[in-house]
Amino acid sequence: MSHIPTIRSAIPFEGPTSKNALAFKHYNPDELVDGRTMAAHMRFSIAYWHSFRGAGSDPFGSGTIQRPWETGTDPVSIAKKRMDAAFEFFQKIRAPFWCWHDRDIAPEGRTLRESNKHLDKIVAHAKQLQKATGVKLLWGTANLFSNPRYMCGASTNPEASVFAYAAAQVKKALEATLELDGENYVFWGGREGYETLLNTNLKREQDHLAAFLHMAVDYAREIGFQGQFLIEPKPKEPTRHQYDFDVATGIGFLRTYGLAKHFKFNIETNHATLAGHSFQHEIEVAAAANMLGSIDANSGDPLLGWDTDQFNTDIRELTLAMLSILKAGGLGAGGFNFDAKLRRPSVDIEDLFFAHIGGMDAYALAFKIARRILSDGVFEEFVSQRYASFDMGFGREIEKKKIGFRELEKIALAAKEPKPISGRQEYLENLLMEYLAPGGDRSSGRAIAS
Ligand code: XUL
Ligand code: CO
Repeated sequence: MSHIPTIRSAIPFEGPTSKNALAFKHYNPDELVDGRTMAAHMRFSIAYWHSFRGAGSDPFGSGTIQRPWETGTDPVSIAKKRMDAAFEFFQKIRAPFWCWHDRDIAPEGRTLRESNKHLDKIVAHAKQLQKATGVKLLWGTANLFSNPRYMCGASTNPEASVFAYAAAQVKKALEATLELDGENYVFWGGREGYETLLNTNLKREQDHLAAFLHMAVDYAREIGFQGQFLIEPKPKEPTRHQYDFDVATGIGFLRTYGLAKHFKFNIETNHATLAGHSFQHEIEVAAAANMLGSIDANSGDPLLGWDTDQFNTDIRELTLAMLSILKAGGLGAGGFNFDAKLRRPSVDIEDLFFAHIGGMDAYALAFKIARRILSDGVFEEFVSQRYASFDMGFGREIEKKKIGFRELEKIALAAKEPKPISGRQEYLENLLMEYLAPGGDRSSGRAIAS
């Protein structure tokens, strides 16, 4: 039985000249690029919480979106029906992966024991659906932020019994992720932070967060989970200050507590901008530490200061991000997870298709443009020229740590004032525009203006 009868079959690829709003223009899942399909390069994933649990509510009003499968009285039966609809969507939108929180897929019970039972039933159902459709789990996670018990944090809660509850919940979510062959497991610490330092012992809370992560790693290895652990940084919202503020803060935290070898980062565009960074900046910081794991693909709104989780069709931003991702060697076991939601008035099921078609097309187009830029190599050539003085002479000795202040002082005293060398930013931005322009295939090998 179809839950989405108005979209009869899978979204076709029709190419850039197509005028069909329900067709891909740039994302052809079957296209081979370097011997791998675009589906394998992009590893797109659907976020269950937004697409199947979000109904358009905001702080000023209740949900606007009504789905036909949300009927019945038994919450577990509704959860199964909803999941059938979700897998129909995954197939029709041609997404090879999905992601969940434990409480998105299975209803919370009156007790932890009952919640676990619900989750077992739903995970068994999901396992069948994954087998029948070939859709795989990119990552699982536990919701440690919605229930009032977590109002002061989960692993950073001042009350040890809440820490224990959160540990039990993550234990179960790890088992569910393993059961569904999840390739990653995510920690997003939405309430792991503080509202005021007047009531908070920051050091103890950070120690507790680290202890929690160590326990998770130990337990996962014990049960045979081989997937990648990911931290998803966010500076604030819902909590005023969150400990995983941004990637750089996360790296410092993981290294301080001996956790760095177990974790990489799940970078979300809207979280980067909330932290006052660009999306590309966060990717570069993670890549520089060899800790780029996965992407939560979305966008904020430049006029609003909160996490609006919109679908991203900004080709410039995505091309820059893709450049950094491709230079880092790709995402490996990660993928592009659409942690994005429909706007409140986008109430039709077709809107869910338009949203994901746009998101996938935008990323696929950015991937192709970034590949062209990298194969021409003009920006890379410019950057390597810019640092050429460190490839020779005393510059090289600085990098090799073979020289100190005394020798450098002698060099500086003997030399003339360093000559200013242009950074050529405007020139480079124009060059980028040539690649972004429709049909922007610039002839390769053009000399860089010097
Ligand atoms: C919240 C957010 C989460 C995480 C998973 O801003 O991004 O949905 O991705 O907990
Ligand atoms: Co996210």
